[in-house]
Amino acid sequence: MSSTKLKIGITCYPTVGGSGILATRLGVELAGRGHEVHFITYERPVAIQGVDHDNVYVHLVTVVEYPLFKYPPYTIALGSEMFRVSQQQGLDLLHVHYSIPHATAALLARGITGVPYVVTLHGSDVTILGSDRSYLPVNTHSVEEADAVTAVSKFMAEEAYERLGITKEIAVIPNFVDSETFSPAPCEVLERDAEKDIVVAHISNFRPVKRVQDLIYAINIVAKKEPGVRLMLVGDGPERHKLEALIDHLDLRGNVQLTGYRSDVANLLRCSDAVVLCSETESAPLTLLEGMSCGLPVVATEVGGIPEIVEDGVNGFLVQPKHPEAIAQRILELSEDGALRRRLGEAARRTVLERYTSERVLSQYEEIYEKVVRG
Ligand code: GMT
Repeated sequence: MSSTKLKIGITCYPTVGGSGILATRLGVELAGRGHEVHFITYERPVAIQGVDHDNVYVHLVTVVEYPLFKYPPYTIALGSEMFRVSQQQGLDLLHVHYSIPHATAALLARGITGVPYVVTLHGSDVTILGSDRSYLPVNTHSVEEADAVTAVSKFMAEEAYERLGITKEIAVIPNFVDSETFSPAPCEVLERDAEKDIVVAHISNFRPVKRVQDLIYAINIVAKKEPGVRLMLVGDGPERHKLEALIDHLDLRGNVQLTGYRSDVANLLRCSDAVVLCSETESAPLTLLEGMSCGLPVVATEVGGIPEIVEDGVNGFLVQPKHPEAIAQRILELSEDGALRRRLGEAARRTVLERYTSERVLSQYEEIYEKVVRG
């Protein structure tokens, strides 16, 4: 654990989304280690709504509306708030999650106050939006100028070198999970016959990149052999309406349950036999870490940073993207073989304890902070 206690400004997207959740968890954990954490965001981060933590403060960004604006300049408002908080609170550094537009705002704030900034690259800030010509030059410059850059997987770092043309060193610091909250325990929130039925969980923001429809098609295949199969779709997002239409079309209402957003995800996982993720790209999905931490095997697509977490046949299964038959086959194998489920699930829990706990990951961020602050 680091001995220097720092004042750290954290900026992220405060609403539901992996990067915001990770950044909020990081802030709370850092505060628990005695650092003073200041979230600078347009809303109180969802993961700490209604909860107070010692050493954690929230500063809200106000974007002034004006009839002249078609697009209110959020980056300027954020940069101004970063400047103000840095000065008033005497911040040692800013840590921004998701480079667009946070790294640019931090660069502006550093230009006025000299406060250094660390950027963590999470996903589409590199692969989709970040490398689009509308954002690329400024995004690249803002990342390249940072005092330190981290990425949540090797895949993400390689993408940043290639797509953004970053030349400075990018430290790979994996995402982490609270292995106590997400720990194996008996199911308490679902009535089920663990001997007979199989419950599969999928947790996401139902964006097109998640390809949830592939999982529904897979469940349709599985249901023909195992009519008791159940799929819990946890979360919400832009594809929900289409997914519900597909569930109706395939007559799967009895098998598929949409739960909406839930704050007790660990309880739902404890009532599941496997977590499935069929995304076409992912950098370092939290949902896999959460499932694995609860001792569940995962079935996930072999894309992006997923193979850095999932070892095929060891702690889960990797399948090719856009391939419902392959997902179905793996779910059926897990359904039919309790010993296989247990073996993969135990290995999954071990993977988390060895590599993805907050204790293991936090000190890697603290090391970066110390280097940045010492200059
Ligand atoms: O990049 C995105 O599209 C969204 C981003 C987010 O803010 O949720 O997700 C990314 O960051 C998460 C936290 O590190 C990772 O768990 C996700 O894998 C990653 N999403 C993608 O790469 C699509």
